[in-house]
Amino acid sequence: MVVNSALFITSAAGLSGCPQSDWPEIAFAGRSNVGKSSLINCLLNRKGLVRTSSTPGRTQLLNFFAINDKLHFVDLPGYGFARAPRPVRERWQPMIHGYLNGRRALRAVVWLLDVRRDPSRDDLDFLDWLEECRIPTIPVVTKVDKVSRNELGRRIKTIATATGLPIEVLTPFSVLNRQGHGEVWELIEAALSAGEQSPDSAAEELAD
Ligand SMILES: Nc1nc2c(ncn2[C@@H]2O[C@H](COP(=O)(O)OP(=O)(O)OP(=O)(O)O)[C@@H](O)[C@H]2O)c(=O)[nH]1
Ligand SMILES: [Mg+2]
Repeated sequence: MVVNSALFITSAAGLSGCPQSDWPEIAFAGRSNVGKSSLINCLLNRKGLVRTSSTPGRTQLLNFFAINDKLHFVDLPGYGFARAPRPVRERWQPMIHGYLNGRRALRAVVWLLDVRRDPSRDDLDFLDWLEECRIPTIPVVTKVDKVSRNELGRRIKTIATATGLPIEVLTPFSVLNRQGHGEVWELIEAALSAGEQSPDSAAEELAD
């Protein structure tokens, strides 16, 4: 997709604060510090649109971005930041679950895993939950510039085994050299096209 415009629109603390819109939506999820905000900036070719940080737990709300006046990207707050204050951690679950369960425009979740870390309990619980909710999932392995080519193959295998996902669906990504940029966009565009044909959206059209 050629990105002509990308704008921050709003932050929401839950489903009720999300923009009222029928634009299709793609959300980005993963543990804190995995590189969600960096990946969104990279996909949009914008350096500082989404705030990134080396401090885990920086993004604590659902942050909405408008792409080309027809698509939303949503940067979700990361899970698994043990050092965040308890109220922040306790708000996370209902906020994310409410959004993922209730947001009709959601077409897919781009789910990020750090190449250097074994998937955590939080990661596996989150994947189970996406599967239960039948949300199309685009798994991406981030920060692959931090490992050698040999090591990358080994890490991808380990991640595939731990998650039960086939190796082929794990897309390696790096914001430093833009590896994976084209593949992730293709997967997003495929999810958007599939969503256009889903019975859910057909039913919505009939009701209009
Ligand atoms: N080397 C390298 N560093 C990366 C890459 N992607 C992200 N980072 C770094 O990882 C850190 C965290 O990145 P963010 O994009 O802020 O991570 P996040 O998942 O949005 O974090 P939270 O908002 O706290 O949940 C930053 O210091 C980034 O510069 C990558 O592909 N390669
Ligand atoms: Mg972030």
